[in-house]
Amino acid sequence: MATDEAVTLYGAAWSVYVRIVRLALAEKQVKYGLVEVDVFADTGVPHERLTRHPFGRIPTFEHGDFHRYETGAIVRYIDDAFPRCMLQPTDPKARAKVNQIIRILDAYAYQTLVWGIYVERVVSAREGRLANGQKIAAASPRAAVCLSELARLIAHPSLIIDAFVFVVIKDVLPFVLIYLFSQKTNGWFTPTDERLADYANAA
Ligand SMILES: N[C@@H](CCC(=O)N[C@@H](CS)C(=O)NCC(=O)O)C(=O)O
Repeated sequence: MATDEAVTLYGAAWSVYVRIVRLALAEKQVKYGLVEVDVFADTGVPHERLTRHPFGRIPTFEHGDFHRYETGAIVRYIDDAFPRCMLQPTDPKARAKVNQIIRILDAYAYQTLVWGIYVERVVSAREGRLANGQKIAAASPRAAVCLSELARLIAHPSLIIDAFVFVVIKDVLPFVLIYLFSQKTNGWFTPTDERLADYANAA
């Protein structure tokens, strides 16, 4: 496969999903261009963005004339298409665990931690509006499950040496730190789980 074709990533630098792809590209030492896309533009989703991603999300990815969206698919493509160390484990059980972590982040943690807690606790204050307590209360039980599950899965010693888990950890930590920061600044979060208490002390 030709790896000298142009690689372009469309998305916002602040996006956690865009950051996942950037981390994978950095691990593989692939040069790429980042085209900033304003995903929350007042004028709505630009038509051009919908042609790249019919669901109107970021990131989208191009390698030559190959186009793909959905972060998991993009990252696995990067892993398979570019040389250097493999980011995913080859052992089926370890690979399943990595995929489980990724799915937890996408299906449960993103919505709960970012939109349910972070946006309400941190972004609301920045924007000068009151936090929506009901939204936070509704998100909190699931947030605790997300964090303790991520802590449990990442703590597994045999996975720590794995390069892909390194990428995942680098990606998980911002979630965890954002969450703990938002809780700590509001005096809300009292970690009962030992592993979460360690994160809280480190935050
Ligand atoms: N499942 C998608 C999720 C991507 C996603 O939700 N990205 C956010 C930005 S971090 C987005 O595009 N939000 C725009 C919106 O919700 O309209 C993926 O894995 O790429």
